[in-house]
Amino acid sequence: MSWAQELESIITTATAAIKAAGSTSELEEIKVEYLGRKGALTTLLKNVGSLTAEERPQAGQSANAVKKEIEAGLSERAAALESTELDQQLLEGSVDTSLPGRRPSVGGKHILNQITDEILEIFLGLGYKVAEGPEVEVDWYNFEALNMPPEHPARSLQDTLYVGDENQAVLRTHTSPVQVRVMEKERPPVYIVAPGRVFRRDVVDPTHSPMFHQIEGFAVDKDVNFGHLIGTLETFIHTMFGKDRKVRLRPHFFPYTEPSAEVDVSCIVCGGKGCRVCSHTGWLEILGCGMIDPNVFKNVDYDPEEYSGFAFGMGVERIAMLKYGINDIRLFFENDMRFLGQYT
Ligand code: 2NM
Repeated sequence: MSWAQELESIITTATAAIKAAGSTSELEEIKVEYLGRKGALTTLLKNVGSLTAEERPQAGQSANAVKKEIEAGLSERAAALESTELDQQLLEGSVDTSLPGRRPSVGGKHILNQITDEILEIFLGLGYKVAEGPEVEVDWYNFEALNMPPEHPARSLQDTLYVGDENQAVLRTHTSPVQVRVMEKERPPVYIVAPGRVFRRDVVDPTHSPMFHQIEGFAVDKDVNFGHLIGTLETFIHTMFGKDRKVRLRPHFFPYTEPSAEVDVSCIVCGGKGCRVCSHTGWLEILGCGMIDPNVFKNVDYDPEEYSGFAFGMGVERIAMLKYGINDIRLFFENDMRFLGQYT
């Protein structure tokens, strides 16, 4: 092929390639293929030396014209492709402005924390203070100081979760150790409520969990008597469950109180007529209580001749279950928003 024929072939194939290009990146490749440092036209221009001296000026002019033509073709096609590519991008990334907006989900207080706060608020109103303590306890605070000697059934391996193997530390089985810690530090009068997690070696079923929550309270002062205990609990129950609720006490036993009682409230579902929730008795058991045993006072260096006091305790899950008719304690701990979201 002569030099002129090669130039003719370049303009023909380049024009066809530009016309066929489907994208700006393809155009970029074509540009390199013909006009780049090792491109077809550049190579041909380097070969003008093979022509005669008379042919060279004319050849140079033709080659430059071809270069301009290819460049013009490239930029014209590029402009066309860029505008269709932009259309395409706009189409793919399009926004449907008629869709409803996405609301950020707002957190809420866990149902157990709501009940806990509600209960604490009532006692704060009666002049009590809130105290907290460690969840890992030593034997003295969890058992011994509370008049529970080593042989006491509540200390059996069945109920207590031990930390380590030396039996030196336990997961507290109730929040009473908080009360003991307060009594060791402070002199009467003391009016305290202690909320928190407690742990027991239970088999998991609809009403048992190895971790649950308690609120215990106690009052120690001069001349505190059983009437004060009843009045306090009635006030609490009427505020929490309503003025019409009846309250009854049944004798019971706790190692740290004497006398002790369990407290029932007339069923908050049926009002006392009898239903499934109250097992057709009309009553729901919600509290344990009693007058603090003199042995407990001696253990914390309070003089039982000078001071007396009462104490009570309740399970937060149990109260939430009765209040909302929840039949499985595991629901509180599964973090299923379909459940928890109903209470926020
Ligand atoms: C209960 C029932 C009865 C109780 C006793 C004490 C302490 F430390 F003052 F002796 N704290 N809590 C107590 C008494 C707890 O829960 C069912």
